[in-house]
Amino acid sequence: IGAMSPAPEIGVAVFLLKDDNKILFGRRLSSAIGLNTFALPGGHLEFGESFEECAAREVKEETGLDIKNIELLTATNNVLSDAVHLVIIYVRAHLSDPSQIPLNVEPDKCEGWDWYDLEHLPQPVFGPLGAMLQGGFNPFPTITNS
Ligand code: 8DG
Ligand code: MG
Ligand code: MG
Repeated sequence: IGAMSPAPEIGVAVFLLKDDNKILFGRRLSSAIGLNTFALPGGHLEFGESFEECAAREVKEETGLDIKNIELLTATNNVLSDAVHLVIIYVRAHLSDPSQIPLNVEPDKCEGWDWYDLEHLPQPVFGPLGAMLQGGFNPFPTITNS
């Protein structure tokens, strides 16, 4: 029997939005993928889960926060090397209780969570996510004045 055939990983990443322009980021620790870069809360889609269920579960596991209004935004397909192929589903969400404070529940995986302005992102942002934001992707709902 030969080597296991690799499969793409499916991740869900959550733009947790606050006020008009704040996004929650944390610096990644102890993961070969994106070590020391700033990324969104999120993680791997588990068997049988919806994107929304995965988003709420990962945000709770990693930050202790409860979220609402979870909406699908977009997906990226990233072949990072011979061994790493990521399919990332991006959603946005808001805090169920806007006064809730993020906790660093997994300090072995993340340096800590904080809110950053879309205009003043922490550096460096994790590869595919950084490219998206650099390219002008805006996760905030469009406000229309009429
Ligand atoms: P789990 O063991 O809790 O299921 O997963 P995790 O340990 O929380 O997974 P993760 O590395 O945080 O995320 C899953 C994959 O998603 C990982 O290969 C990296 C990829 N990924 C991106 N962008 C982002 C992002 O902005 N945030 C997070 N958390 N992961 C991202 O491509
Ligand atoms: Mg994670
Ligand atoms: Mg996780």
